[in-house]
Amino acid sequence: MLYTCMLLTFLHAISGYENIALNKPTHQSHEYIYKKYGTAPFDSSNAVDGLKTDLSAFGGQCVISGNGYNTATWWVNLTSIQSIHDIRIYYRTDNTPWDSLNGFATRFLGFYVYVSNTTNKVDGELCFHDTNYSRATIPAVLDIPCLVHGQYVIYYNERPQNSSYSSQYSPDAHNELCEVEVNGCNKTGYYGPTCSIPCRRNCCYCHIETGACQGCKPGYKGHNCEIQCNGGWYGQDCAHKCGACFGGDRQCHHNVCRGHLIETVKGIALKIVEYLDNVMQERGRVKGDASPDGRGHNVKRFA
Ligand SMILES: [Ca+2]
Repeated sequence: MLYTCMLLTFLHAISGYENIALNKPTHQSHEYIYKKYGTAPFDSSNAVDGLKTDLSAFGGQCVISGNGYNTATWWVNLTSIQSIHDIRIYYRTDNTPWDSLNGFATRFLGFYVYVSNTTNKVDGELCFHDTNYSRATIPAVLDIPCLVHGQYVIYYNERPQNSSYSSQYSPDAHNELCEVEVNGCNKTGYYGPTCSIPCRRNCCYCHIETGACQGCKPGYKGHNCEIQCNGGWYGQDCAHKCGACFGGDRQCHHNVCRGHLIETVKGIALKIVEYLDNVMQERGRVKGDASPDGRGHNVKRFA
């Protein structure tokens, strides 16, 4: 782990990766309530405020969750799907030596980190699950390689009742995060150490280091998204069957169902005509209406 930390520190020094979680929207499931302070000193946003000099509960720089819960969830919304390189977590130490006697290590153990496009971790990808650390070995500042793309970074921990968790683990689940730094590219469609190399033309996203496609734009498939949809299929992931919009089985446009699009536009136009017609009729009635049929039908209708 020491080698990993040194390597990541070196890569940050030479790369253009930046903390894309800084000051982004956050949430936690069970915020700690302390009557003297209310909830503000323990707010979920404390994990992305850029402050990590005071790692105590009342320093106002850490997220603190309530006692007595079996699960603890915190997430940050990157506000769009972003390419991530790694995640650094600063855990609560209470500014005391971080060793096997520090009780907060028992709360850190066993945590999960997911990256998802929704607030539901099940929809996402598991970047890390601690199954090997002990209270003597888990670092208070932990670097996690996580080369994926997604919108939400979700920290999760659990202490199910009647489980066989190690005696080193705390009885309750907590998320006492003093800072969570998500390092990656702040713009989509680019990769490389300075986030300056465009992904391949038809890739939605690509691997932040290698540029390998990680999802195609609608209408394309293949390892490098170089193949247009064919065989009677079109759209995102070439998952839509041609035929419904043309009344036949011949290959449609690889990207959109044009027949369907035309029908949709025609439908909207007819709705507008109907609306204007009703408006003119109403005006005719309000003005005492001198139109021949008494309903204001001087308006030329569309054929
Ligand atoms: Ca902080």
